[in-house]
Amino acid sequence: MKCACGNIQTAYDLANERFAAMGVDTESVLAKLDEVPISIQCWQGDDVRGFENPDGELTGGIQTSGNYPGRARNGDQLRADLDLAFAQIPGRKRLNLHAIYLESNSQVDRDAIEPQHFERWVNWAKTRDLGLDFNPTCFSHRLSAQGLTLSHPDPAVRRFWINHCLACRKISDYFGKELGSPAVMNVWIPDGYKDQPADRYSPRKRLLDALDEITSAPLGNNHKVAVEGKLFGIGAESYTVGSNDFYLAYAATRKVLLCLDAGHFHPTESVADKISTALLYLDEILLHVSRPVRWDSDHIVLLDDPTLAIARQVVRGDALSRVHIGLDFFDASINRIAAWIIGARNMRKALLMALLQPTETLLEAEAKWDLTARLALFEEQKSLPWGAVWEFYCASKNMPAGIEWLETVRNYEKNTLTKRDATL
Ligand code: RNT
Ligand code: ZN
Repeated sequence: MKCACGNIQTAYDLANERFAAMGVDTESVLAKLDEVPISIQCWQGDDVRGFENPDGELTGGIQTSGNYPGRARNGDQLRADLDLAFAQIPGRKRLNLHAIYLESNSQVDRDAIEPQHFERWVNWAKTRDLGLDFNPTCFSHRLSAQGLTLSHPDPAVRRFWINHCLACRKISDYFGKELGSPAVMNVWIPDGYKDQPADRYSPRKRLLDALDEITSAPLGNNHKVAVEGKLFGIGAESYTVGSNDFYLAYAATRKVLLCLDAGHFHPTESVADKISTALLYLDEILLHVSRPVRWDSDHIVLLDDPTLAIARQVVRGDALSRVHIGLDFFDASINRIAAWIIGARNMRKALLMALLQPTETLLEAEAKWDLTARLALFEEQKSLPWGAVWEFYCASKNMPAGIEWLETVRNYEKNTLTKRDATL
């Protein structure tokens, strides 16, 4: 491979030799890296508000903090922002939509949404060769205001959310069919109690039954259902109906995907370590790569140890084809497009670093019980010139190799984003 950029090419050629000496072929690593899809969350672009009522407040279990100017208020704005972000993020991408990002001329309640309300997203995705993923939106609604949805004791409330999830499965199947790549539909509900419940069993039983109705309906083979647990949420500090235990057992027995959100566990738990266990019992899983900080589970993904550990587990376990990588963060305190770019580039960088590991040598050392070599290899690879490989990869794909993307985002902010608030 060649790129038309002298210094980057020279640094890459040297790096290439260093990795070759470790038994790693950078050319095949880059070919593989480029094809790993990262599903990018649309909701970073507008603080999870959606288009039902874009100036309304969020209610129920999910909250974005910050008030940076210029958030997208409609589909055209959000798509324009995504186009700009995607042009700075190398590699295969998907877009992850939520039900509240429907486009309709009239008010449509959540249990009545249909594929036609997402036609514009599908057309946009088609022209960009993107896959689409989907999520029911079981929050920010009058029927989620009490903090329970699929586990609500009132059968009418439960029915509404079951119908919503069934409608979402039809839309997901339409995405998969239209775009020739199965959509992953992830169910996350905010259900829980701020204070100690008297009965921890019944809400879980109701959730189990509701999910069974949702997942067992024969609604096509062009989508896959995932379920996402959580430790606690805002206003659900004492009890979360859909805990990780609940969903791990659910996914294993019902043959659906488990979603592991990196922000949804105790701070000292390793999410990376859960991947190998989940893959013993499940064919496929979904990741929500995120970053927990104290009470928040949704800070922008960094190139930090937990993210690297996740990427290394997936790569070393040869599980790239069984693990769907999605991002899940939303930060309104900095430029939202920059947030997408930083988080998604970091995920791709983590995958690159993982693919550049001398996996076979590591496995051999372990098999020979040469634990000294194993640790030495782990540590030495940290300072190998992976950055030169990254810059070369970006440049060869006509993507910004370094922070020059920031200037592009700044110009867009000046010319487009700041004008949005003024026209309100
Ligand atoms: C919330 C979950 C969930 C949401 C999205 C918006 O804690 O992580 O995945 O972030 O559905
Ligand atoms: Zn999540």
